[in-house]
Amino acid sequence: KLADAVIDSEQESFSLLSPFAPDAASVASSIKYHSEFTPLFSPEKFELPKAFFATAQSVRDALIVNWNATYEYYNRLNVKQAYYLSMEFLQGRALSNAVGNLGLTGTYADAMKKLGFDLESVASQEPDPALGNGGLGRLASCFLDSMATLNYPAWGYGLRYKYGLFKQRITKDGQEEAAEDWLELSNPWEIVRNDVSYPIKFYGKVVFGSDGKKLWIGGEDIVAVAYDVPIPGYKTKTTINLRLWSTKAPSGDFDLSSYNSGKHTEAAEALFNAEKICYVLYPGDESIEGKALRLKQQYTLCSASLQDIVARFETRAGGNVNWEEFPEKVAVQMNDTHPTLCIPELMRILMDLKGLSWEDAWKITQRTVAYTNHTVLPEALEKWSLELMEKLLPRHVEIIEKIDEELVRTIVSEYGTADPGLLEEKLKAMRILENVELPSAFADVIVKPKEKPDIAVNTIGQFEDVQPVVEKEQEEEETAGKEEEVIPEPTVKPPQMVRMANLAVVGGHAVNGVAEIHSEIVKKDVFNEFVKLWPDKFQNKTNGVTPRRWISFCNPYLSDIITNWIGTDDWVLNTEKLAELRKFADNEDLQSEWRAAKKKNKLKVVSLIKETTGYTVSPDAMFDIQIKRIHEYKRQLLNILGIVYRYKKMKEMSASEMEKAFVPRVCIFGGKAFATYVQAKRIVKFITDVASTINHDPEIGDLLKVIFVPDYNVSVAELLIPASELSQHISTAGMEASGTSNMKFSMNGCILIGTLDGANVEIREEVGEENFFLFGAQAHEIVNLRKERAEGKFVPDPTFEEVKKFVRSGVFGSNNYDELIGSLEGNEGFGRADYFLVGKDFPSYIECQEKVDEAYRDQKKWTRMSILNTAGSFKFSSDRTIHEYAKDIWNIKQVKLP
Ligand code: 4GP
Repeated sequence: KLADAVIDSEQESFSLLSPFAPDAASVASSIKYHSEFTPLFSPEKFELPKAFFATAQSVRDALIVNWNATYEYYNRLNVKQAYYLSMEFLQGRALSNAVGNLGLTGTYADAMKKLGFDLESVASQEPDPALGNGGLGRLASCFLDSMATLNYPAWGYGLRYKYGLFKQRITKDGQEEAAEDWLELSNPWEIVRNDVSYPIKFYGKVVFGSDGKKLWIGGEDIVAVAYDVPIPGYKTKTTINLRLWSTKAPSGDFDLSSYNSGKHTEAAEALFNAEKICYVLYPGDESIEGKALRLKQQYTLCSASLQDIVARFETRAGGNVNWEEFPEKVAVQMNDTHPTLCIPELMRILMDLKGLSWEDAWKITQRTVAYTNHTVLPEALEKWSLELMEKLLPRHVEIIEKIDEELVRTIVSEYGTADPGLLEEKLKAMRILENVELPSAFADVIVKPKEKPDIAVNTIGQFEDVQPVVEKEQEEEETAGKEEEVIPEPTVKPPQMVRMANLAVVGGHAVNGVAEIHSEIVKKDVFNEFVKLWPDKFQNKTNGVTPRRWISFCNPYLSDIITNWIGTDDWVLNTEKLAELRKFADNEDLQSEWRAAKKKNKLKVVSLIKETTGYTVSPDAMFDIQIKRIHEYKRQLLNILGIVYRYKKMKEMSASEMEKAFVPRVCIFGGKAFATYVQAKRIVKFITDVASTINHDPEIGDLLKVIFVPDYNVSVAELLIPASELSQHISTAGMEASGTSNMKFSMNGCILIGTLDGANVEIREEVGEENFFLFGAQAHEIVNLRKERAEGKFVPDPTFEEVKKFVRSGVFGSNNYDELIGSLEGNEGFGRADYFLVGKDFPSYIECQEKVDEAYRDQKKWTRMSILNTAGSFKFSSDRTIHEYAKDIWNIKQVKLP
C-alpha cells in the first residue's frame, strides 16, 4: 500500500519500490515524504537541517535498492570478495558525493529549488564525520569509491566511533581539542543490522575443551553490532558496503537491582565498558587503561570482521564448506598494522572453532591476508606490551608465540648456527617477540636480551621512552640486613613486546608500500631481512585519489572546462584522457577560462577565511597552501620560518622595494596536531602567533597574509584544494610514505613545491620537472646529514641563524619559543638536534621560493604549468591503484550487475 502512497501537496505519486524516478518533481516529493514520515524534527517547520536529513534519506532509498541488488548478486555468484580492514575511514560528507555518483546532481538541484532551497546550502548542513586521522584514512575512503565505481566485489570494515577524532579550536594559546559529536542528530547514511552481531571476548583464560580443542573462557564479553554505510559507485548500479562495528554489552548486563538500590553508576558499568570501546579514534594511550582500550578496539575490528567474513563464506558455500577454498573467496587487506590481530584471530577461528590443524589454518591465513605499510617512522611501527596482550588476549598470544617459534625455525634453518653473531642479528631483526627468550627448542642459540630501554611506539608518531621494568623485589632482598647501605644498580629488564609489523609481514602473502620510493625504502631498510627470505612478497602500489570527489564534484568550474576542451566527461572514469589537455596548454582561450575558474574558487576561500578567522584576504594574491596533519617530519616549521624570513626581508625594505621583490601571497595552513604531541602543538601556536603579527602589520598589507584555518577536514580540503596555486609537500626526504593531497592539488592545477619524497617523485615525473618546484636534500643523503648535524660538523646557513634570531627577538610576542627553536639547533637539550633537517634544507627552500615568485609574475607561464599539472596527474587516480591491488594482491575480478 505504501508503494502507492500519495504524499505531497501536488498529489504526485511516490513508490517505495522505485523511489528513484529521476525527475525533479518526484525527488522533491520523496524529500517531502521523508520530512513527514521519517521525522527527526517537529513537523511545523521545514528548515535547512531538516531539509538535509530528508534529502539524505531520499538518496538513501536509492542506495538501499542498489545495495541489496549488489549483495544479492554477489551472493548468487559466490564471487571472490576483498575486504579492506581499517581503523580509519575519512569519508567526508556523503550527500553531494552520492548524488554525483548517481548522476543526479542536476535533478537534486532542481528539486531543492522547488522546495525553496539550494543544494549547496543543504549539503553544507551535513556533519563531516572525522573517523580518520590523516592520509591512511582518506586513502581507505578513496579506495571504497574506486572499488564501487569499478564494480569490484569489495567491502570496507571499520569502527563506528561515536566522537571520531576531535574538533580543533584555535585560541590565543594554540590548539584546543573538543569532542566531535558527529552523531548527535543521527546519521542518515547508516543502516543498523540488529541481526548482524558477534560476541567479542577479552581477558579470561585458555583451557582444553572436552574434545581436546583449546577453549577461551571467562573474562569480559561484549557484542559488536553492524552498521552498514552504502557506498555508491559512479555511473554504475554497484553499491558496496562499509560495515562499521559499534560495541555494546550483551543484553541483560544492565544491573537492575543495583540500580534500584541507588548504585546507579555500578549498575551501568558493564554498558559503559562495552560502549566506550567505540567512543574515540586513537584514545590517549599514555595510561595502561588507554593502551588496553586501543588494543580492545583493534581486536574488536579484527574479530567482528573475521567472524562476519567466515559466516558469509559458510553461507555462500551452502552445506558444502571446504576451508581450503577460503582464500579463493576471501582477500583481507590490513590497512597498516592496526588490524594485524586478523592473523592470530583467523588462526583461532579456523583451529579452535572450525577444527582445522595448525598447518592447514596457517596456509589458509597466509593466503588470505596482505599488509600495506604506510609509514617508515620507527615510532609508528606498532608494538604492544606482551604482558598486556597476554592478559587481554591469552589465546592470541599462544598463537603468536607459535608463529614466532616457526619463524625462529625458518631463520635458524636459513642461516644455520655456525655463526652465532650473524644468527643473533637476524633473530633480532625479524622475530615477532622482542626481548623474549628463545623457545626451548632453540636454547642453544639463545640471544641475550638487550640492556637498554627502547623507543616505544604508538600509531600517532610521538616519541615515548619505555620505562624499563626494574626488579624491585630482587633489589630489596639483596640489600636487606646489610650493614652498609650499598645501593646496587637495579637490574633493568627491557620490556617484552609484540612487533605487529613483523607479524604482519610473516603472516601475510603480500606486503606493499604506497609510492615507488617508499616501497624501495621498505625493502632496503625497514623489512630488509624479510626481503632476503621472501623477496616475492614485497610490492609497490602507488596511492591514488578518487577523481570524482577530488576534481569532478569539488571543482565543478574546472571540470566543465576540462570536459569542454576534451570534448567528453569520460575523463572522470578514464583519467588518461586528461593528458589531452597538454595540447591546449598554451591556448589563450583555455588559459583565460582556466584562470577565471581558479579565481571563482579563490573567492569561495576568501569567504571561508573571513568566516573562520575573521581575516580579509585578497583573491588576487597567490594562494599558497600546506594542509596535512601537523608533524615535525612534514615540516610546517620550514614553511613558517620561510614566511618569517620573507617578512623580515620586507621589514628591511621600502614599500616600493617590497612590491618589486615579492609577489603578494596568502599563506594558508590547516591540520590537526595529535592531542598529546606537544611539539606539534607548539608549531600550531607559533604559526598563529606569526599570523597575528604579520596580518596586523599595516606596512605589509596584502603583500603577505598568514592564515591558520581551524578544524581542517575533508570539507575544508574540498574548498581549499581547487583554490590553491602553490602547495607545499616539503617533508624530510625519505619520511613521507607517499602523500595523497599532493595528487589532489596537482589534479586541480596547483603547482607543487616539494622535496624528492613519497609520491612527489612520481608526480614530478608525470607533470614534467619544469612544472614542479624542487628543493632539498635527497633520501639517500639523510643518514649522513643527520650524522654530520649531530657531530656538530654541519654549519647552518647564515639566513637560518638570522631567522632564528629574529624569532627570538620577540617580534611574535613574548614567547621565546625555546623548545621549538631549540629543537632546530645542535643542542641535545631539546631532543634530537634538528632531526628533520630544517636548517639543512632552509637555504635551498628560500631560493626555490624566490623562483616561485618569479614564475608567478608571468601568468601565462604559470597557467601553462597549472594546465600541465592537471594533464599530467592522470596516473594518480585511485582507480588505477585499485586495479593494481585487485590484480596483483587480491586476485578479484570485476563483476558488473546486470
Ligand atoms: C600516511 C602517510 O603519512 C602518507 O604519506 C600516505 O600518503 C598515507 O598514509 C596513505 O598511504 N600515513 C598515515 C599513518 O596516515 O597514520 O601512518
